[in-house]
Amino acid sequence: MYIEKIESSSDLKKMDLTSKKKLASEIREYILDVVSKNGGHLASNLGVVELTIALESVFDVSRDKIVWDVGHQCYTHKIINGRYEEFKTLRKFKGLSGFPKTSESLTDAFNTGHSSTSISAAMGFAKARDIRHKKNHVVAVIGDGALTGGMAMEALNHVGSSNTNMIVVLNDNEMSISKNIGGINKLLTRLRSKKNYTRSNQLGRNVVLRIPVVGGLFVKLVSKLKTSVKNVIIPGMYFEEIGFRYLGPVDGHDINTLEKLFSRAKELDGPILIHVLTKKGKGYSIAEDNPDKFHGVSAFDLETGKSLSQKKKDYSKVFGDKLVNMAKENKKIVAITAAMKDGTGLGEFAAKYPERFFDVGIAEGHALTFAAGLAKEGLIPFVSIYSSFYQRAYDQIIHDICLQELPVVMCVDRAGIVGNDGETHQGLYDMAFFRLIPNLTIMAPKDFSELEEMMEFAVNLEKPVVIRYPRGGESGVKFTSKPLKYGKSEVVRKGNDLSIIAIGNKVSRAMEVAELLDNDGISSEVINCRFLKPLDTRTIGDSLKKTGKCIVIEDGTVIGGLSSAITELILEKRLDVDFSSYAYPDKFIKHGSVEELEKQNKVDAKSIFRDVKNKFKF
Ligand SMILES: Cc1ncc(C[n+]2csc(CCOP(=O)(O)OP(=O)(O)O)c2C)c(N)n1
Repeated sequence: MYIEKIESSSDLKKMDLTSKKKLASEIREYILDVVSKNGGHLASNLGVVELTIALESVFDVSRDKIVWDVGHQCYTHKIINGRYEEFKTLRKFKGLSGFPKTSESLTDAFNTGHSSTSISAAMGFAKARDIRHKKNHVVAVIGDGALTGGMAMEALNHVGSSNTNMIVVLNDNEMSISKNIGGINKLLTRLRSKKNYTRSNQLGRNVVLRIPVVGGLFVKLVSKLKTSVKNVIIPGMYFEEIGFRYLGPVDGHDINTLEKLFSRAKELDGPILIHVLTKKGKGYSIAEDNPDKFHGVSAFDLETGKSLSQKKKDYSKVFGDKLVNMAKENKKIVAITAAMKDGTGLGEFAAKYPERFFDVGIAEGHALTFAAGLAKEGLIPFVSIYSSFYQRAYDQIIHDICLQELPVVMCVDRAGIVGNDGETHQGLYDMAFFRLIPNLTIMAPKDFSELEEMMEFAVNLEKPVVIRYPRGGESGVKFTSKPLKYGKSEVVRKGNDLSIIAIGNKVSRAMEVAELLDNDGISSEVINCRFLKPLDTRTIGDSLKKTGKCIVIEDGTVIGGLSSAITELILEKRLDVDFSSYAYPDKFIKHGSVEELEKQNKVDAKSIFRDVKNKFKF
């Protein structure tokens, strides 16, 4: 087995093509084995096995920089760079991260997780190299999906005009998570279909470039003559026109050809874009046939491809179903996603109302300003984006939506701790960063039916509004709810000794803690905030005055969210209250299961109960 012996990718340099092909199939089997047990990003990783081997055969990751965009396709890189054994702990608590981490290995050039950052970071590496008179190569590997992101376009614009030596490897598998969309995708489709022309053209060009000085002049002359012809044959040659030398497209599973092309690219000056065609899910037919379903998976049966966990109803599904129903009656409702149609539960909406559904690609900032325009013209946009990806659209929310008080409904999916994807994906900051924006109403439902009620409420509010809800389903605690009123919280349990203020799915946690305290004779009042903003200072203030003791439970960072709001209230009303907060500390929370991370951060019911008993005198 080659895979067991390889210590770092420098070992690839000693291997011949046959051994590398053998290594590729061993890596595939290993990825399938581990991901089928641990879950993870399967299809993208199966698609880049040969690409990674070829790249790391030609470039030297101990000095050259390879930046993987999004980073969800870094498994082969990790396996061949000192983490073969550790790979079994992929995405597990205290195990290997599913994304590149500079803290794990010096060969991980840059941390990623969010899309479309690689070209910018690579440009930084390249410029720093030039300023320091170093000689290393810099490569950004970006997918066709990630290329739709605004940052990638901004970076191409910068790099293309810079004459900087760096290489962009475009890993084109025609897929984002779902089928890739948009004008860039159309451009790539045209390039893909011009395979033969481009390949022979490019090879000829590279041979000529080997002839010093005259070669360069010759290429310039021929290029000039060819431009008009080329523009007819390959309309728009976008990359060349913005300043890149375009190589490809090339079969991304052919190690030999890839190596040749990368070696040539190493010799060329200026920005180079290498267009590589890969198959998402390559080598595992079930994933090849369903690349979207196998983009990110939980543990599954290798034989059948069936998930081992039972699919339960989750918040995204409730959101999607409710929106379909609401849109039936209300023709003003439109839905927007940024490349996460299925993840956000909008699949059915897209099928039923294609003219009112917009997948804008990985373009969160654009999604929000686009929504602002729709809202200004009287429509009611529901924009569903994961909490951590809303970070990309902050200025648009302030400047384009809230400043003009436009009625955009911002649905924040995967809010709170998400688990195995780790630091880059935890939705812990949205309450903090939304709360300081004027004109914004922020709600979080305690259960499915409250989510539905909040969606109805949001449509009629005619103001910018956020509804945040978590990954996964309900806790199982059953509530009887009172009707929703603007800015009003809901007392879900009456008590006299302690006020427990909670929001969203943490209202269930509050009820669990209240039960545990109740067994010890401590009577808790549980308040479901419903609104983080405006906060129901009257109901909460009255409870605090009554009990003199208060805890806050929230699925977010301790700074800036509900805990901060309640401490501000205590100070403002000059209340004499003992206070403790159960939220996530001011640090980045790594990967692990939600349960493990809750225990680690002492926000599970038992830890909160024990801490309350220690801290407060009843
Ligand atoms: C800012 C941001 N928005 C959304 C995502 C979710 N996301 C992860 S991978 C992905 C698709 C990436 O497609 P592509 O770059 O083509 O890579 P592939 O998986 O097809 O190899 C998306 C939308 C993200 N990581 N970052």
